Amino acid sequence: MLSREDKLKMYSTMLLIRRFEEKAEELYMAGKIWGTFHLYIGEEAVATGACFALRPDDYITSTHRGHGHCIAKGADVKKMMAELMGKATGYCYGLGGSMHIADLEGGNLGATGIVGSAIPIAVGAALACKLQKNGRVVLCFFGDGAANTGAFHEAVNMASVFKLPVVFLCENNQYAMSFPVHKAFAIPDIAERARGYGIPGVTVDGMDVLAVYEATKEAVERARSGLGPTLIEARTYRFKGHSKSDKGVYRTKEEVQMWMERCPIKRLRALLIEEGVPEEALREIEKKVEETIEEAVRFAEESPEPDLERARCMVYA
Ligand SMILES: Cc1ncc(C[n+]2csc(CCOP(=O)(O)OP(=O)(O)O)c2C)c(N)n1
Repeated sequence: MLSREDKLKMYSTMLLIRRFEEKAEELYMAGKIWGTFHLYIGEEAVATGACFALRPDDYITSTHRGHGHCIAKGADVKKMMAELMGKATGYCYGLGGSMHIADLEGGNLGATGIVGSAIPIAVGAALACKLQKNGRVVLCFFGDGAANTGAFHEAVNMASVFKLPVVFLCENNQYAMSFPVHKAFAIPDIAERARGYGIPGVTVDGMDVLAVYEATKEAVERARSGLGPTLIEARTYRFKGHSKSDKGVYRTKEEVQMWMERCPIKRLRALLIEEGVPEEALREIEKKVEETIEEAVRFAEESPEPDLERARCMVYA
Protein backbone atom coordinates (compact mmCIF):
# COMPACT_ATOMS: atom_id res chain seq x y z
CA MET A 1 0.00 0.00 0.00
CA LEU A 2 1.27 3.44 -0.87
CA SER A 3 1.62 5.82 2.06
CA ARG A 4 0.71 9.50 1.98
CA GLU A 5 4.45 10.26 1.81
CA ASP A 6 4.77 8.05 -1.27
CA LYS A 7 1.96 9.90 -3.03
CA LEU A 8 3.45 13.26 -2.10
CA LYS A 9 6.78 12.10 -3.54
CA MET A 10 4.98 11.10 -6.75
CA TYR A 11 3.34 14.53 -6.88
CA SER A 12 6.69 16.23 -6.40
CA THR A 13 8.35 14.11 -9.14
CA MET A 14 5.59 14.74 -11.69
CA LEU A 15 5.71 18.45 -10.98
CA LEU A 16 9.51 18.52 -11.27
CA ILE A 17 9.25 16.88 -14.71
CA ARG A 18 6.56 19.39 -15.80
CA ARG A 19 8.50 22.44 -14.61
CA PHE A 20 11.77 21.17 -16.06
CA GLU A 21 10.11 20.86 -19.45
CA GLU A 22 8.37 24.23 -19.25
CA LYS A 23 11.65 25.91 -18.33
CA ALA A 24 13.53 24.09 -21.09
CA GLU A 25 10.95 25.31 -23.61
CA GLU A 26 11.31 28.87 -22.32
CA LEU A 27 15.12 28.68 -22.60
CA TYR A 28 14.82 27.27 -26.12
CA MET A 29 12.57 30.17 -27.17
CA ALA A 30 15.13 32.57 -25.66
CA GLY A 31 17.85 31.01 -27.85
CA LYS A 32 19.72 29.45 -24.94
CA ILE A 33 19.19 25.85 -26.07
CA TRP A 34 20.05 24.80 -29.62
CA GLY A 35 18.99 21.92 -31.84
CA THR A 36 15.73 20.33 -30.85
CA PHE A 37 14.17 18.28 -28.10
CA HIS A 38 10.99 16.38 -27.39
CA LEU A 39 8.79 17.48 -24.52
CA TYR A 40 7.22 14.94 -22.14
CA ILE A 41 4.51 17.31 -20.85
CA GLY A 42 1.29 15.33 -20.25
CA GLU A 43 3.05 11.98 -19.86
CA GLU A 44 4.51 12.54 -16.37
CA ALA A 45 2.41 9.85 -14.68
CA VAL A 46 4.00 7.11 -16.79
CA ALA A 47 7.66 7.69 -15.89
CA THR A 48 6.79 8.56 -12.29
CA GLY A 49 4.48 5.62 -11.58
CA ALA A 50 6.78 3.14 -13.33
CA CYS A 51 10.05 4.26 -11.71
CA PHE A 52 8.36 4.30 -8.32
CA ALA A 53 7.96 0.54 -8.65
CA LEU A 54 11.72 0.04 -9.10
CA ARG A 55 14.58 -0.39 -6.67
CA PRO A 56 17.33 2.25 -6.92
CA ASP A 57 19.73 -0.35 -8.36
CA ASP A 58 17.32 -1.43 -11.12
CA TYR A 59 17.92 -0.20 -14.66
CA ILE A 60 15.87 1.73 -17.19
CA THR A 61 16.34 2.37 -20.89
CA SER A 62 14.88 5.51 -22.38
CA THR A 63 13.83 7.13 -25.66
CA HIS A 64 14.22 10.41 -27.56
CA ARG A 65 11.54 11.81 -25.17
CA GLY A 66 13.58 10.93 -22.12
CA HIS A 67 13.68 13.86 -19.66
CA GLY A 68 10.80 12.45 -17.61
CA HIS A 69 12.37 8.98 -17.37
CA CYS A 70 15.66 10.54 -16.33
CA ILE A 71 14.12 12.67 -13.57
CA ALA A 72 11.87 9.89 -12.28
CA LYS A 73 14.91 7.58 -12.00
CA GLY A 74 16.56 10.19 -9.80
CA ALA A 75 18.84 12.18 -12.11
CA ASP A 76 20.29 15.52 -11.07
CA VAL A 77 18.29 18.24 -12.85
CA LYS A 78 21.27 20.61 -12.63
CA LYS A 79 23.35 18.26 -14.78
CA MET A 80 20.38 17.72 -17.12
CA MET A 81 19.80 21.44 -17.62
CA ALA A 82 23.54 21.95 -18.18
CA GLU A 83 23.47 19.22 -20.83
CA LEU A 84 20.55 20.84 -22.66
CA MET A 85 22.40 24.18 -22.59
CA GLY A 86 25.58 22.59 -23.95
CA LYS A 87 27.68 23.15 -20.84
CA ALA A 88 30.74 21.21 -19.63
CA THR A 89 28.96 20.24 -16.39
CA GLY A 90 26.20 18.34 -18.22
CA TYR A 91 25.77 14.57 -18.21
CA CYS A 92 27.69 14.28 -21.51
CA TYR A 93 29.90 17.33 -20.93
CA GLY A 94 27.42 19.34 -23.00
CA LEU A 95 28.31 17.43 -26.17
CA GLY A 96 25.29 15.12 -26.36
CA GLY A 97 22.24 17.22 -25.59
CA SER A 98 18.73 16.09 -24.78
CA MET A 99 18.73 12.78 -26.65
CA HIS A 100 21.97 11.38 -25.21
CA ILE A 101 21.53 11.72 -21.48
CA ALA A 102 22.58 8.61 -19.57
CA ASP A 103 23.02 8.39 -15.80
CA LEU A 104 24.78 5.11 -15.16
CA GLU A 105 25.13 5.67 -11.42
CA GLY A 106 21.35 6.13 -11.21
CA GLY A 107 20.71 3.04 -13.36
CA ASN A 108 19.60 4.97 -16.46
CA LEU A 109 21.28 3.27 -19.41
CA GLY A 110 20.43 6.17 -21.66
CA ALA A 111 18.26 8.08 -24.07
CA THR A 112 18.50 7.48 -27.82
CA GLY A 113 17.40 9.24 -30.98
CA ILE A 114 17.05 5.97 -32.90
CA VAL A 115 13.45 4.86 -32.45
CA GLY A 116 13.19 1.32 -31.03
CA SER A 117 16.93 0.88 -30.58
CA ALA A 118 16.85 0.74 -26.78
CA ILE A 119 14.49 -2.25 -26.71
CA PRO A 120 17.19 -4.84 -27.56
CA ILE A 121 19.60 -2.96 -25.28
CA ALA A 122 17.17 -3.48 -22.38
CA VAL A 123 17.02 -7.18 -23.24
CA GLY A 124 20.84 -7.36 -23.31
CA ALA A 125 21.02 -5.67 -19.91
CA ALA A 126 18.37 -8.05 -18.55
CA LEU A 127 20.37 -11.03 -19.85
CA ALA A 128 23.43 -9.65 -18.03
CA CYS A 129 21.37 -9.28 -14.82
CA LYS A 130 20.20 -12.86 -15.11
CA LEU A 131 23.70 -14.22 -15.76
CA GLN A 132 25.17 -12.16 -12.92
CA LYS A 133 22.31 -13.22 -10.62
CA ASN A 134 22.25 -9.68 -9.24
CA GLY A 135 18.45 -9.59 -8.74
CA ARG A 136 18.04 -6.44 -10.82
CA VAL A 137 15.22 -5.68 -13.23
CA VAL A 138 15.31 -3.60 -16.41
CA LEU A 139 12.38 -1.32 -17.25
CA CYS A 140 12.28 -0.50 -20.96
CA PHE A 141 10.39 2.66 -22.01
CA PHE A 142 9.42 3.00 -25.68
CA GLY A 143 6.71 4.62 -27.77
CA ASP A 144 3.87 3.24 -29.89
CA GLY A 145 5.95 4.04 -32.98
CA ALA A 146 8.83 1.97 -31.59
CA ALA A 147 6.43 -0.95 -31.06
CA ASN A 148 6.20 -1.19 -34.85
CA THR A 149 9.94 -1.61 -35.43
CA GLY A 150 11.43 -5.03 -36.10
CA ALA A 151 13.68 -4.64 -33.05
CA PHE A 152 10.62 -4.73 -30.79
CA HIS A 153 9.51 -8.16 -32.02
CA GLU A 154 12.97 -9.73 -31.92
CA ALA A 155 13.71 -8.35 -28.47
CA VAL A 156 10.38 -9.25 -26.82
CA ASN A 157 10.51 -12.76 -28.23
CA MET A 158 14.04 -13.35 -26.96
CA ALA A 159 13.22 -11.92 -23.53
CA SER A 160 10.24 -14.24 -23.27
CA VAL A 161 12.08 -17.36 -24.42
CA PHE A 162 14.92 -16.70 -21.93
CA LYS A 163 12.51 -15.52 -19.16
CA LEU A 164 14.56 -12.36 -18.67
CA PRO A 165 13.93 -9.82 -15.89
CA VAL A 166 12.62 -7.03 -18.11
CA VAL A 167 9.41 -5.00 -18.21
CA PHE A 168 8.39 -3.53 -21.57
CA LEU A 169 6.50 -0.29 -21.05
CA CYS A 170 4.94 1.14 -24.19
CA GLU A 171 4.04 4.82 -23.86
CA ASN A 172 1.11 4.96 -26.22
CA ASN A 173 0.74 8.73 -26.62
CA GLN A 174 -1.52 8.23 -29.67
CA TYR A 175 0.92 9.43 -32.34
CA ALA A 176 4.28 8.56 -33.87
CA MET A 177 5.21 12.06 -35.01
CA SER A 178 1.97 12.89 -36.88
CA PHE A 179 0.87 9.30 -37.53
CA PRO A 180 -2.08 8.16 -35.37
CA VAL A 181 -2.04 4.84 -33.59
CA HIS A 182 -5.35 3.68 -35.10
CA LYS A 183 -3.80 3.84 -38.59
CA ALA A 184 -0.52 2.19 -37.54
CA PHE A 185 -1.92 -0.88 -35.74
CA ALA A 186 -4.43 -3.50 -36.90
CA ILE A 187 -5.41 -4.24 -33.28
CA PRO A 188 -7.04 -1.87 -30.77
CA ASP A 189 -4.69 -2.59 -27.83
CA ILE A 190 -0.92 -2.70 -28.25
CA ALA A 191 -0.79 -4.84 -25.09
CA GLU A 192 -2.60 -7.59 -27.07
CA ARG A 193 0.69 -8.28 -28.82
CA ALA A 194 1.97 -9.90 -25.63
CA ARG A 195 -0.06 -13.01 -26.44
CA GLY A 196 2.07 -13.62 -29.51
CA TYR A 197 5.13 -13.89 -27.27
CA GLY A 198 3.57 -15.90 -24.44
CA ILE A 199 3.80 -13.13 -21.85
CA PRO A 200 1.18 -11.12 -19.93
CA GLY A 201 -0.01 -7.88 -21.52
CA VAL A 202 -1.91 -5.15 -19.74
CA THR A 203 -3.32 -1.76 -20.80
CA VAL A 204 -3.41 0.96 -18.15
CA ASP A 205 -4.58 4.55 -17.91
CA GLY A 206 -1.31 6.41 -18.39
CA MET A 207 -2.83 9.60 -16.95
CA ASP A 208 -3.24 7.88 -13.58
CA VAL A 209 0.09 7.59 -11.74
CA LEU A 210 -1.32 5.09 -9.24
CA ALA A 211 -2.58 2.76 -11.99
CA VAL A 212 0.80 2.86 -13.74
CA TYR A 213 2.53 2.15 -10.43
CA GLU A 214 0.30 -0.86 -9.62
CA ALA A 215 0.73 -2.44 -13.06
CA THR A 216 4.49 -1.90 -13.06
CA LYS A 217 4.88 -3.19 -9.51
CA GLU A 218 3.23 -6.46 -10.46
CA ALA A 219 5.35 -6.78 -13.61
CA VAL A 220 8.56 -5.97 -11.71
CA GLU A 221 7.77 -8.61 -9.07
CA ARG A 222 7.12 -11.16 -11.79
CA ALA A 223 10.39 -10.28 -13.53
CA ARG A 224 12.41 -10.35 -10.32
CA SER A 225 11.07 -13.75 -9.34
CA GLY A 226 12.30 -15.30 -12.58
CA LEU A 227 8.94 -15.56 -14.39
CA GLY A 228 10.00 -13.31 -17.28
CA PRO A 229 8.76 -10.16 -19.00
CA THR A 230 5.43 -8.32 -19.13
CA LEU A 231 4.21 -5.87 -21.76
CA ILE A 232 2.47 -2.82 -20.30
CA GLU A 233 0.73 -0.31 -22.55
CA ALA A 234 0.16 3.05 -20.84
CA ARG A 235 -2.42 5.18 -22.69
CA THR A 236 -1.24 8.74 -22.50
CA TYR A 237 -0.92 11.93 -24.53
CA ARG A 238 1.72 14.55 -25.22
CA PHE A 239 0.23 18.00 -24.72
CA LYS A 240 2.95 19.62 -26.87
CA GLY A 241 4.11 18.94 -30.42
CA HIS A 242 6.29 15.97 -31.39
CA SER A 243 9.42 18.15 -31.32
CA LYS A 244 10.09 21.86 -31.36
CA SER A 245 9.44 22.07 -35.12
CA ASP A 246 5.94 20.52 -34.93
CA LYS A 247 3.11 22.82 -36.09
CA GLY A 248 0.46 20.39 -34.80
CA VAL A 249 -1.74 20.39 -37.92
CA TYR A 250 -2.63 16.70 -37.59
CA ARG A 251 -4.77 16.97 -34.44
CA THR A 252 -7.66 19.15 -33.37
CA LYS A 253 -7.70 21.71 -30.56
CA GLU A 254 -10.67 19.84 -29.09
CA GLU A 255 -8.71 16.59 -28.91
CA VAL A 256 -5.76 18.26 -27.18
CA GLN A 257 -8.15 20.05 -24.81
CA MET A 258 -9.95 16.82 -23.96
CA TRP A 259 -6.67 15.16 -22.92
CA MET A 260 -5.43 18.25 -21.08
CA GLU A 261 -8.50 18.05 -18.89
CA ARG A 262 -7.16 14.67 -17.77
CA CYS A 263 -3.84 16.19 -16.65
CA PRO A 264 -2.15 13.62 -14.39
CA ILE A 265 -0.75 16.27 -12.05
CA LYS A 266 -4.09 18.01 -11.47
CA ARG A 267 -5.64 14.60 -10.96
CA LEU A 268 -3.22 13.51 -8.23
CA ARG A 269 -3.44 16.94 -6.59
CA ALA A 270 -7.23 16.64 -6.40
CA LEU A 271 -6.94 13.14 -4.94
CA LEU A 272 -4.48 14.28 -2.28
CA ILE A 273 -6.79 17.11 -1.24
CA GLU A 274 -9.69 14.65 -1.10
CA GLU A 275 -7.59 12.39 1.13
CA GLY A 276 -7.09 15.26 3.56
CA VAL A 277 -3.66 16.63 2.61
CA PRO A 278 -3.64 20.34 3.51
CA GLU A 279 -3.19 22.81 0.59
CA GLU A 280 -0.28 24.25 2.52
CA ALA A 281 1.71 20.97 2.25
CA LEU A 282 1.18 20.92 -1.53
CA ARG A 283 2.15 24.56 -1.91
CA GLU A 284 5.33 23.77 0.02
CA ILE A 285 6.20 21.05 -2.53
CA GLU A 286 5.36 23.39 -5.41
CA LYS A 287 7.67 26.07 -4.00
CA LYS A 288 10.50 23.58 -3.52
CA VAL A 289 10.15 22.37 -7.12
CA GLU A 290 10.32 25.98 -8.42
CA GLU A 291 13.48 26.54 -6.38
CA THR A 292 15.08 23.33 -7.66
CA ILE A 293 14.46 24.43 -11.26
CA GLU A 294 15.73 27.96 -10.66
CA GLU A 295 18.86 26.49 -9.10
CA ALA A 296 19.34 24.16 -12.08
CA VAL A 297 19.10 27.07 -14.53
CA ARG A 298 21.53 29.16 -12.45
CA PHE A 299 23.97 26.25 -12.30
CA ALA A 300 23.74 25.69 -16.07
CA GLU A 301 24.07 29.39 -16.93
CA GLU A 302 27.12 29.81 -14.70
CA SER A 303 28.80 26.63 -15.99
CA PRO A 304 31.64 26.79 -18.54
CA GLU A 305 31.42 25.76 -22.19
CA PRO A 306 33.10 22.43 -23.03
CA ASP A 307 36.68 22.81 -24.30
CA LEU A 308 38.06 21.47 -27.57
CA GLU A 309 40.16 18.84 -25.83
CA ARG A 310 37.02 17.28 -24.37
CA ALA A 311 35.38 17.17 -27.80
CA ARG A 312 38.43 15.31 -29.18
CA CYS A 313 38.22 12.75 -26.32
CA MET A 314 34.68 11.86 -27.32
CA VAL A 315 35.51 10.82 -30.90
CA TYR A 316 35.78 7.09 -31.52
CA ALA A 317 37.25 5.52 -34.63
C1 LIG B 1 14.87 4.26 -36.65
C2 LIG B 1 14.22 5.62 -36.72
N1 LIG B 1 13.24 5.84 -37.65
C3 LIG B 1 12.64 7.04 -37.73
C4 LIG B 1 13.03 8.07 -36.89
C5 LIG B 1 12.33 9.43 -36.97
N2 LIG B 1 11.44 9.56 -35.79
C6 LIG B 1 11.82 10.27 -34.71
S1 LIG B 1 10.67 10.19 -33.48
C7 LIG B 1 9.64 9.25 -34.42
C8 LIG B 1 8.30 8.81 -33.90
C9 LIG B 1 8.42 8.00 -32.66
O1 LIG B 1 7.16 7.70 -32.17
P1 LIG B 1 6.98 6.93 -30.83
O2 LIG B 1 7.91 5.77 -30.76
O3 LIG B 1 5.53 6.64 -30.68
O4 LIG B 1 7.46 7.96 -29.71
P2 LIG B 1 6.85 9.39 -29.35
O5 LIG B 1 7.60 10.41 -30.18
O6 LIG B 1 5.40 9.36 -29.64
O7 LIG B 1 7.16 9.56 -27.90
C10 LIG B 1 10.20 8.97 -35.66
C11 LIG B 1 9.55 8.16 -36.70
C12 LIG B 1 14.06 7.82 -35.97
N3 LIG B 1 14.48 8.75 -35.13
N4 LIG B 1 14.63 6.58 -35.88
